Amino acid sequence: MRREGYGPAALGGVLAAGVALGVAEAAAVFVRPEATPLVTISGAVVDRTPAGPREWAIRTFGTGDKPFLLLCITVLLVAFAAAIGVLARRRLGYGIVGVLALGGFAVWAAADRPTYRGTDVLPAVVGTVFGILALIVITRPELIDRRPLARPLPGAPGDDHYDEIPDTSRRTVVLAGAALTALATGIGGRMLQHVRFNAEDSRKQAAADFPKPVSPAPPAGAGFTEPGLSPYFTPNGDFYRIDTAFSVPQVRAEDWSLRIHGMVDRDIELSYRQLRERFAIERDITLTCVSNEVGGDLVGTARWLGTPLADLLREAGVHPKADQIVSRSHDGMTIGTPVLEVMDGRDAMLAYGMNGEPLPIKHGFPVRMVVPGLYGYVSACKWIVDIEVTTFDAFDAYWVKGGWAAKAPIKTQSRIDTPSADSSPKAGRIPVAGVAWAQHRGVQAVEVQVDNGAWQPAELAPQTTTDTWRQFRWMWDATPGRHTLRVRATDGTGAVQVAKEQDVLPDGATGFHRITVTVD
Ligand SMILES: Nc1nc2c(c(=O)[nH]1)N[C@H]1C(S)=C(S)[C@@H](COP(=O)(O)O)O[C@H]1N2
Ligand SMILES: [Mo]
Repeated sequence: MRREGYGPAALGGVLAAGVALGVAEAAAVFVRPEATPLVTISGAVVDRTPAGPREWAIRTFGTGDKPFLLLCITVLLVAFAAAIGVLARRRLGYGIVGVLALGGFAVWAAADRPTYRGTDVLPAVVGTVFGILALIVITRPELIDRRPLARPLPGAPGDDHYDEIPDTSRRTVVLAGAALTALATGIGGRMLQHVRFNAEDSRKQAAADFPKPVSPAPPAGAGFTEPGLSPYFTPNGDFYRIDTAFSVPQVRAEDWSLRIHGMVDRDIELSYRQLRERFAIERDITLTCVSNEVGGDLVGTARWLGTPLADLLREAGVHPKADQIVSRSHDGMTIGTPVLEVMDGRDAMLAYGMNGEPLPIKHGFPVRMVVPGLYGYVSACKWIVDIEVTTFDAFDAYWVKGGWAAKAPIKTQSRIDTPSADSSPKAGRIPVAGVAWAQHRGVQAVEVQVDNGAWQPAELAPQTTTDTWRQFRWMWDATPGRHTLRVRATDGTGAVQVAKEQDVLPDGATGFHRITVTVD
């Protein structure tokens, strides 16, 4: 029997896998978007990636870490699928075993998710069945097209048959059909998932009757407006985003509820309406990611609207031995926060508003937690649905299992925004400006150093709360040549920012932000 070359065989395998993934997307329309193999496999991989490589990905690709991981997974899938195609060319049964292995892996990944529900395996199962059918048809097109392959030898039986469909064109038709099926089911499935599962209309509804705070935030003082300097409030569209969610959780406010349980006297269950009817506070708080490197941009300030968490916990009655509250999100994230910090009088809150609108879906709609002074991974649970009062001994939250510290107050940091690194400003008087943060301790002083000169005190924008960053500005008489600028802050307790350079793992980076400029 004549065999096709490796190239077409590999392409056949890839297209069969494409059909499997596409059909799985279509099947997920009847289950939920979180159940498609691409999402479950990515999630399983993220959960098993040690902190080191994960940090490298966040550092190198920033918010693009997820597209990068998806790309890696896609490349691996394509390679595996190509191998399946080549195996199927040797013997169809080998190829089928390959598709089953891939499908089995997808089923395992679906069942491995922390929020697993029985029906989540359906897209993987249905996709596998269609992947096998596609592989059979691609490898043996004659099964569906029974016309003879080639003109029979003169005198042989069937002499009267004429081959109108040459071998190659029949193959091309089958491959094109597989490609079209993969694209149509994949793209169509994604679009229908979005139509069926999205929280946008619920968010619009929440915006229509947006509550007013009973306790408004003090008016923010006039800040500096140097070009290039971060504004005091970070617009929602520019706010950094860090989470493990491959498919942004779509939680409708009307379907949402929060349960508080564990080491408490009485459980509490709240609907979105009940939460918004509670005492509403509005607070300006700067959020910071522990993965933010010195000089990085995983930090932002928003005006949050929500209800105090401590009041709710007091109503539940926290047992004296409990020292950790574990928040769980709709997508299975767990975040552990010390009871002490939540109850010590700071504005720990369950927030439903961000900069005057309902939380954006990416930032946790309908409700998230915000605790001033703690890194996001130990406090800022988005899409929160459950709070369990427990102890640090009894439970390690998600990031702690990955090697991060269980307790992580935000370290004092400062960043030069302007001039930008490696720029070439003109000689003369130019502003050196940026932001400094030491949430809940406040920033008392910021100093700038040029080359190895004396530390110069910078001007500070007025501060109405210790929970936000503070803009600083220092006027520099810049002389031509290459110069290094450094910045350091002093927090409200009088402690100077730590000079020693430390990496973000396990509890946040230290060191002074330093930039080099060449003055013309
Ligand atoms: N559900 C969920 N909440 C989460 C995370 C996550 O991965 N999943 N990441 C945390 C981390 S590490 C940070 S820094 C903040 C970031 O919040 P933002 O994306 O709104 O800026 O969310 C926190 N809350
Ligand atoms: Mo983070």
